[in-house]
Amino acid sequence: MTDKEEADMAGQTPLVGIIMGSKSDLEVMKECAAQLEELGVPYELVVASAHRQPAKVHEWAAGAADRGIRVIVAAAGKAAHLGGVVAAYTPLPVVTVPMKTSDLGGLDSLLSMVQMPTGVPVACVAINGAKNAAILATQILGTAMPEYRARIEEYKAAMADA
Ligand code: RP5
Repeated sequence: MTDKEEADMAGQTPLVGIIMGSKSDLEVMKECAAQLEELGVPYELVVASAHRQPAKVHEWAAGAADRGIRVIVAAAGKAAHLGGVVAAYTPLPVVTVPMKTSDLGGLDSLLSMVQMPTGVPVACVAINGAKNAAILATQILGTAMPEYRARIEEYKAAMADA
C-alpha cells in the first residue's frame, strides 16, 4: 500500500471488526491486522473477554452491523466462547481464530469454536491462523465489493508467481 492509501484507510469506516479475548492474544492477532492493511481493508480492533467482560462484548457485537462492520474476526483461547457469543448477538458472519494455548496446544480453543450448535455457525481457521482469518474476511467482503475481490485476485496471482 502507498502512504496515501494508508492515510485514506485511517479515515474510513471499518469493514472488519477484530475482537479478541485478551491482550495476550494481540501478538498473534497483529498478523491479522497487518494482512488486512496489506489488502487495503479498514478494520477496528477491540479486546473484550466473553467471560470477564460480557457486557462489553454484548455492546460491541450488537452494534457492529449498524456501525458499518461487514465481517467479524473473533480470536480467543482455552474455553474459547467469544466467537459464539459474538455470533449470538449479530447477523454478521463471524470468522474465529483459535489461539494456541500452553496446556492443550490450542485444541481446547479449536474445539470450543468449531462445535457450535445448529443455528449459530462460525467459520474457523487454523490454530493461530490470524493471517488466514484476514484473507477469508476479505474474500467475504469481495462477494459484494468488487475492489476487495480484485485485491484477493491480485494476492492469489502474486502467490502463484512466488
Ligand atoms: C481467553 O483466555 C483469551 O482469549 C486468551 O487466549 C486466554 C488467556 O487469557 P489471559 O489469561 O492471558 O488474559 O479468554
